[in-house]
Amino acid sequence: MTSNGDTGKSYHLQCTGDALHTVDVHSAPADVTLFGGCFCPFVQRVWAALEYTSMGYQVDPYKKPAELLEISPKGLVPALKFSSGDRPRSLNESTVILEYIQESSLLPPATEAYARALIRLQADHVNRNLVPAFYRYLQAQESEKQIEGGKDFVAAIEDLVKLFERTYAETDTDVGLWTGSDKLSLADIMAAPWLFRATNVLLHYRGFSLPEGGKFNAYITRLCNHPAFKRTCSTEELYFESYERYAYNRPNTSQVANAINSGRALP
Ligand SMILES: N[C@@H](CCC(=O)N[C@@H](CS)C(=O)NCC(=O)O)C(=O)O
Repeated sequence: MTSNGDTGKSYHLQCTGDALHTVDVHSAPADVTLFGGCFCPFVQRVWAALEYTSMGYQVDPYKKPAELLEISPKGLVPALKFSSGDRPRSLNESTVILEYIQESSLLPPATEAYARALIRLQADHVNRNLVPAFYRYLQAQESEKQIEGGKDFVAAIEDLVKLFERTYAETDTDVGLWTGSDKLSLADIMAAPWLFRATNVLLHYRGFSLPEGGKFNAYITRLCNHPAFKRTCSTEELYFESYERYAYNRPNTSQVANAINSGRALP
């Protein structure tokens, strides 16, 4: 499938493929509810982390209920709502939720403070550079800007790889897929949704190929096929269609797209 111009498609309201199956498995009421959206990469981070911990939860990936605004003031997903206890409890912001549900298994033990800090440095780089570079590239319309966007996105990936290598060289930690283990790190799970979308959405709309290199390719394969992540993936068509509005930079596509267009920090 290649891109044939803006056909006016909007984002999907229902997951497909593996993700749809996971929705079915997690449709019964539980103490924790994840409010999400099918195509949303920020949601996918949290969703994959919930799958990774095997924690009980219900997922609502289809609609944005009115109560979402009480939980997440900007109306952004993901958000978590807790049903147990006497007081209302909830969390928003994917990075904060990730730390809440996963800190103990996505970071080395507290005794390895330096290794933990290096993984946080990787995660910080993902949020500050890799994620915005993805959207700048996808939303760029003129070919010059697209070429620049592609270069910046590759540079952000290369800098992430340098941080992975640095962590590997300076610590003995085996947390993180880069070192060959099957344990996801905080940084792996932060980056996974955008690296995955680079293999389908960016390929489809920008003809993009990820940098070559045996170790890097093996990392991407392990990441995209990690069972916890894979269980949250829909089929490629869902992403192609959901991202059409970003790829043609339609006005008011989302708060993220607006921030990129106006040069502001992401919401
Ligand atoms: N900083 C937020 C960003 C979340 C976000 O932008 N979510 C998007 C979906 S991918 C959203 O809810 N957009 C609604 C909108 O733009 O109105 C996080 O990390 O949780």
